[in-house]
Amino acid sequence: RWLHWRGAGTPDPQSPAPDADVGLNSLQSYQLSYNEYFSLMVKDKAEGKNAPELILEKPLDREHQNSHLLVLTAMDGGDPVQSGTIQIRIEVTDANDNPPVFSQDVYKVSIPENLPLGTSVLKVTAVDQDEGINAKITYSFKTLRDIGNMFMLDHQNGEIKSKGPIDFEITSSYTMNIEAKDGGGMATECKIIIEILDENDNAPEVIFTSVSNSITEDAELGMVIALFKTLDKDSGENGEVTCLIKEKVPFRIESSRRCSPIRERKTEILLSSCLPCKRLKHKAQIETNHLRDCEKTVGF
Ligand SMILES: [Ca+2]
Ligand SMILES: [Ca+2]
Ligand SMILES: [Ca+2]
Ligand SMILES: [Ca+2]
Repeated sequence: RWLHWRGAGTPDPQSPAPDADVGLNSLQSYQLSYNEYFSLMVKDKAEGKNAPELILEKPLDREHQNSHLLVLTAMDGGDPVQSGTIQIRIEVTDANDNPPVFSQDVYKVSIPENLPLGTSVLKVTAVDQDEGINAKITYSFKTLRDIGNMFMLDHQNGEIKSKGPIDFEITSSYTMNIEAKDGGGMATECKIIIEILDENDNAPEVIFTSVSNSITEDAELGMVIALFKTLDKDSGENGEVTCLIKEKVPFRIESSRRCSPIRERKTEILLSSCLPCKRLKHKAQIETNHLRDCEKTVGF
């Protein structure tokens, strides 16, 4: 025979072990198969009948063992001893005693700037050892501010996608917290660091600060003819600018070191050889040779 018992309360209310005999030959004792979680307590009832009660000895953990099978034996005092057994299956229902756990405490990823909108950036994953609604996880941003404008989060599967224009020159990294919450209200947070990598998306600018309108023919070599500065908003090699004069003119360019973090380079155009007396006007074009794909030509 089977007795199923789920949760609190008393099992089958029928008399547990009817025995038609009387005296010693009637029901005398009960025995429970060994189980670390349950023990048996037999209470004397007023009518002289023994009533066995199942006592919980240590906390149950559904995540460790979701059912327990016990065998209860009832014995009389006769000779030979007569006995009857019943099997008791105890199913442990889930309590929400586990919070979701992320696969990592900190997720770090590097992505290039100007990523097309809707590109997958990262997927976070949390698991919950409970079952059913107690293990149903939804994800949400905990740090909002501008994060919600730049990235979107799939609340069901934890995938983060680009949503706004990601510009290294405006923000070079984002840090945010994501929460995983189960259906029972237990929650955990993880940290996300998204590092933005620079792309060469800015052409150099050339800005003249002063230009001599006229130079006398006996001007000294090395005289400063014009002053200008170059500016490139990108970083590293993407922001390096070199200048050259395209025409064959009696001028040369001398650049100062690039001054970070202003990303400017001050440049002078100097007189490099004697001016031919017949020539009245000189035109020069400055080409900024960019390391990759940008170039700019300025005339003066
Ligand atoms: Ca849970
Ligand atoms: Ca549980
Ligand atoms: Ca850039
Ligand atoms: Ca650039």
